Amino acid sequence: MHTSLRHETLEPSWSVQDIVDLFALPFNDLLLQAQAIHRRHHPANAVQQSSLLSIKTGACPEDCAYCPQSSRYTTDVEQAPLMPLSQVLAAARQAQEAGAQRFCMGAAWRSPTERQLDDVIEHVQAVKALGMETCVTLGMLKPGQAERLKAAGLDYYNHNLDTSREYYGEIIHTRTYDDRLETLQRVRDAGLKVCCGGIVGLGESREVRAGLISALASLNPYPESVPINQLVKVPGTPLADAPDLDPIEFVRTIAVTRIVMPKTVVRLSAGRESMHDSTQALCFMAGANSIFHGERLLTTPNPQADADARLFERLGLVPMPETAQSTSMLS
Ligand code: SAM
Ligand code: DTB
Ligand code: SF4
Repeated sequence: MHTSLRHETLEPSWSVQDIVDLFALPFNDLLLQAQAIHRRHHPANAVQQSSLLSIKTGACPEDCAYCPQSSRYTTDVEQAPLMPLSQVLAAARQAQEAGAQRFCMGAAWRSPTERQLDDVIEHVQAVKALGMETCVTLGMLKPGQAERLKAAGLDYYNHNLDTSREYYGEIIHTRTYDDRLETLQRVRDAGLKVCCGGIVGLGESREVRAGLISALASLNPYPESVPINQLVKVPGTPLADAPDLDPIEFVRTIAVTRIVMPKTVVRLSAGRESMHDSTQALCFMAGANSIFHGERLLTTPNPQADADARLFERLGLVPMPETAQSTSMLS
């Protein structure tokens, strides 16, 4: 494999073909390489835990084909306006007591208005005051909005590329790939940490998965946090009957993500509810070192806390120490 070095950072740059070649390695070779890289950059058995709360649910004008919150599809999701601060704080306290280190708030917006942002800023300040790390995902940001969030004490902004540039038009028509890159640049320029990943199991090919990972690794610098979501098939969405992704291919996707972005925190994100424990174990072996903790993602179920506690116990996994979380990209 011939990877060139980027002048600015001395990080290797990865073409789609380089990544397809990684995907094609014998599984044991791929996992060994991913695990070796993982140990070089992260505590071997520590997993970061984030908690997720939908602060504004449903009625989204966008048409993302996987999403139960789009107003274009008829799903069981109950719409809810922006949640009051008291309710958000109660959820954050509960998540903190349950061991979450970061509290992520998601809103089903195309893009927040300034008034909506005023309210989210209050939420961020209050959660931050509890001593938790904060993350929000609010859709596309207009100039100046990322700076306002940074000034409020926000740590991370989540905005995903979701899939490869080539496949993107099969999934989303209401915002472009370049719109997403523009928001990501605004987030980066404001000094926020970037949480950016994608979703697999959309019926895409391996080359598409490689294209997504190449696009993520090409962000300069690459994201501090990379969520890999496996499609949760929700009745009523266009992807409700998408073919199942082979679990081994999912583990390969995690391993390749770890290899090409060695310092990032790779989140085994949506999809754990329907994933066998042994697949999750292989994902941790392949370099995943973050999960969403708690019974709900935004609108769909996530494993119960006691099931996760048992899995961590069986695997000898421990919560990520605070210092490792904040310094892993610097080492
Ligand atoms: N509305 C905001 C936006 O999309 O810009 C933020 C919230 S959106 C729900 C965040 C991410 O959740 C999406 O980019 C997608 O990767 C993931 N997601 C949404 N629905 C999903 C599903 N059914 N299964 C797995 N992941 C999903
Ligand atoms: C991300 O990449 N995954 C999370 C978070 N960012 C906001 C969301 C997963 C949503 C799964 C579908 C749902 O629960 O509505
Ligand atoms: Fe709206 Fe986000 Fe769902 Fe797309 S993924 S429909 S932008 S909530």
